Formats: sequence, structure tokens, C-alpha cells
Amino acid sequence: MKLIIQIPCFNEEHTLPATINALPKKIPGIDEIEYLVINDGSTDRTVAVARSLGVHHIIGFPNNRGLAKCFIAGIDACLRLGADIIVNTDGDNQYNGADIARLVQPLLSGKAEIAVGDRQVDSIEHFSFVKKKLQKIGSWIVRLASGSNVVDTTSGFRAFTREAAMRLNVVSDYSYTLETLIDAGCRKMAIANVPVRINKPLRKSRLIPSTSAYIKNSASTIMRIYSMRQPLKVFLTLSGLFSLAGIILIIRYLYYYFSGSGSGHMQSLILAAILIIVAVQLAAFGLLSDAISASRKVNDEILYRLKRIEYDKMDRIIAGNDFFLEASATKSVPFTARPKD
Ligand SMILES: Nc1nc2c(ncn2[C@@H]2O[C@H](COP(=O)(O)OP(=O)(O)O)[C@@H](O)[C@H]2O)c(=O)[nH]1
Ligand SMILES: [Mg+2]
Repeated sequence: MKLIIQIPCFNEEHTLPATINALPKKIPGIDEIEYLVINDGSTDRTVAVARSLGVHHIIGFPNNRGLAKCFIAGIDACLRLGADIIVNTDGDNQYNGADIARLVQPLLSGKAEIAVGDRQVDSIEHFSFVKKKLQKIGSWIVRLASGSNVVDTTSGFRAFTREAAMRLNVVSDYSYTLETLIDAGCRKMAIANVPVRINKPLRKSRLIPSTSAYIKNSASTIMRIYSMRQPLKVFLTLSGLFSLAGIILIIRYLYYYFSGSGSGHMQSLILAAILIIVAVQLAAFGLLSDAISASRKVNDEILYRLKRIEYDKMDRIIAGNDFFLEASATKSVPFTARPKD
């Protein structure tokens, strides 16, 4: 069982030593632990510091591409490096490295495919009252959207099984945290909450520069990903609201018409017609998006199977699929060396 701990880093030369030094070297049930730093185009000495700390693998971009791209590049590298479990933690030493042992437990015992570190936001002293409330409301909306039970949805302290990691596809640029959860929830993956400790902040969050930016980015991510996954629900609900308003106006018009004063209510009849036209268009958009979403599901499945072929060693494929067993056994045993019957 191989664990790779990945750390997305954007200018973390000052905080990386504390982060790396706190990572566990041994965890019962895990044979190998390796660290991977993903350098997101840092302009400081992040890479040199990572090298001097003995980090096993360092990958990176020549320029800054944002946390979501960084996270996915890390997952890709970990899978190629043969990780059975991948843990993501931040480079600012926000999360308590020792708690990784706790975080991977639901995965080791087969109870979950993804574990999310729960920071117990209420008890974090350096979070303002507004930030705590916003995080709680945000997490509640994500739970509704994903149909999952994740408590701390913006936590970057997470563990993924190899299978779960291969299923991840991120399309947002800003952050992967909400998207991966909504996606995993909609796919009915098993997600566990694990209470974890956090350290005193070494620097301010750069990802959340202001409360308004946080609300704007989170709301747009949630709407975008949810409507991608559940387009019929979104568009038919909107269409229903417009139809309802239109129908109420038509009933109102008919009421006045039959009571003899219909002529003065032409405007409401025009508005009703517009509302109904919009409702029909929304329903049509819903059907179109549903067709696109169905093809996304098929694409996800194709990508997953491609990843399995690309990342997995032949013996892993053999273990998971009878069809490959025969084919690869014939291939891997050289013809001349085959024992005679
Ligand atoms: N702010 C920021 N962080 C990035 C970026 N790319 C990768 N990261 C890493 O993402 C992690 C979380 O960033 P941080 O600013 O601490 O945000 P927080 O999660 O709100 O505390 C850190 O390990 C960063 O180094 C980026 O483009 N901007
Ligand atoms: Mg941080």
C-alpha cells in the first residue's frame, strides 16, 4: 500500500519546511509514504526549498495556473507514480500533518473512497464570525447540491483511493474543493468526515482575498457544477416558476374577461405570453443540457477507462478484469520461454 501526500504550492518557501517536517513518515497499514510538491509557477524559492527538504517528487508549471489545475496535475502524477492512496494538504501548514494517519483510516478499512478533514469550523479562533457562518451556509448548500453528508466542504485536507482519484475530472479554474465534492456526491461515492486539527495560521489565506470574492466564486462554482450534473432539475424548476407566473396572469385575465372588463388587461396578457414562451425555452434548454450531461457521463466513463489503461500496471488490470487476464498472460510470457505441455 503506497501513500503519496501531495502539496500544491504557490510561493510557499517560508511555510513549506514546517509543512513537510510535520508529515508522517510511517502509518500502520501503509508500506510506503512519499511526498509530492506541485509548484504552481512560484516566483520564490519554493522548488529549491522542497528539494532541500528531501521531497520525493516535484512537478510544476512554468507559470501560475491556479489551485484547481495544480491539484489535478498532482493527482495525475500520483496515479502515474503508483499511489494507492493520495492525500492532499496545503503548503501553508494549515492542517496538522500528524492527522493524515487518521484521515486515511476510512479508506484503509474500506468504509469510504474519499475522506474529508473536518476542521470543526466553529472552534477555529482566527476565523471571524462572518467567515464561520458563510462556511457553514456554503457547506449546507453543497450538501444539498451533492446529496452528500460532508461537513467541511472547503477543506483542502483530503484523502482519495486510487479508484476515486481516477474518477476525478475538474473543469473549474478557481478551486477543486466544491466541484470534486458535488461531483463525487452526484456519483454516490462513499465520503467520510474525519475530525482534524489545524495549526495557527502562518499567513493569511490568499485563495480567499475577501468575503465577497469568496461568495462570488463559491456561488458560481456551485451553480455551474450542479447545473452540469442535474440540468433537468435546474431548468425544469426555472421553467415551472415562469409557467406558474404566466398561468396566474392568464387566469387573472380570463377572470376579468368573463366579468366584462377584459379590454383593460391586455398588458398582463402580453406579459403572460412572454412568461410562457420563456418557460417553454427553459424546458427546451433543460432537455438540451440533459443530452449534453448524458454525453459528459459517457465521456467521464471513457476517460476513467483510459486512465486505467494509462496509469495502471498490467497486473492491476489483470486483477480487475478477467478479459485482460488471458490477453496479457499470453503477451507477457515470451513465446520461446513458454513451458511445453
Ligand atoms: N492562493 C493560491 N494558492 C495556490 C495557488 N496554486 C496553488 N496554491 C496552493 O493552494 C493552497 C491553499 O492556498 P491558501 O492561500 O492557503 O488558501 P486557503 O485554503 O484558503 O487557506 C496552498 O498550498 C497554496 O500554495 C494559487 O494560484 N493561488
Ligand atoms: Mg491556507
